Amino acid sequence: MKTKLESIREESLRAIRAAADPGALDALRVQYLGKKGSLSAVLKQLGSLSAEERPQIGELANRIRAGIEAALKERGEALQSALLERKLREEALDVTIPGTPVALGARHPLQIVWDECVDIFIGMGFQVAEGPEIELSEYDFDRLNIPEGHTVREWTDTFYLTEDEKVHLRCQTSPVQVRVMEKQQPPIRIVSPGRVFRKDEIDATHSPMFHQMEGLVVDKGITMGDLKGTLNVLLRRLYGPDTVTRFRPHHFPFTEPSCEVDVQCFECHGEGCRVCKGEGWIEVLGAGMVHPKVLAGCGIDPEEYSGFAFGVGLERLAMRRFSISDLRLMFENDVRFLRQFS
Ligand code: 2NM
Repeated sequence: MKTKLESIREESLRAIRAAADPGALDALRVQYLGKKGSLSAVLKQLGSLSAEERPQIGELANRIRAGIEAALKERGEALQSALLERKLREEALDVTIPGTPVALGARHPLQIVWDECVDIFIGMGFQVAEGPEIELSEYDFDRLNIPEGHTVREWTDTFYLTEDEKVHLRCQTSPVQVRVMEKQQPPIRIVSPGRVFRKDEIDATHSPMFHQMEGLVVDKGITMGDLKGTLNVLLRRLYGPDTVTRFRPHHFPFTEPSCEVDVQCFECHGEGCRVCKGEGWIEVLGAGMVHPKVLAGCGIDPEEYSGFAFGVGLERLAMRRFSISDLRLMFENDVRFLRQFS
């Protein structure tokens, strides 16, 4: 019985040292130490021994059990740390290797002023409204109180798409405001940025396609004071808190009264210089109180509500902002130009 135990010891320790993974080790534990294991099988025969032999063999069996347990523990730990080692090696990540460079683009200068204006108006509670670039003359002209025979209705000014003059590329984003007014009762506070089209010859300051941002506020008791306050906020945010503005009477068919808005020349502070062409002022906006006929035509009662509207050209804003001398640079998409705005 003693030799049987000794051979269990030798065989088990050899097997344990050779075990390749934790699963195999578990199987060996069951094989040698389990209830139906080889050590238990020997111990079951303990009763057949003499009273003299029994404690000796019992003691030997306990030592062998302890030895096997120790070997299992040791091999288990060795396997675990080998596993960890291997994982660390295989999953090693060199965080010092430089990353793959990502070529970052830049926002187009027009997009920069567009976003800036939108942000300023969102801050004042406006929403952004957009609409079609191909427009019905009904929305771009008739509903805006632009009379028959007005120059903008001529084929030399407008890109008509149909012979009957009913469809054209919009000349302004005002039709977007008309579409909002006919769907929604006041209060209305919107800005509509977008592309507009006019048959202008291309030069450093003109393009047959350009961008505009118009705004519209309609509510009870809106006055010229709201117009001035709102546009002063816009211009001071764009050009700095000390910007001086001037509101000059003007005429638009869709507003009454109407005005043009100038900012005092930032270069000469009103003295007159090259930048302002000797004027001392630079024109930046058109605006006015929405004509009662326009409101009524959209189903808004002009006796109950009043409103103001304005329009600003985004190319001219960007040109002043970034000292761009030629508007065409903004449409040529030369990356050497565009990169300067990153
Ligand atoms: C301008 C100048 C003045 C304008 C008017 C409207 C509408 F739809 F409410 F009648 N929208 N935009 C307006 C007024 C636009 O651009 C220079």
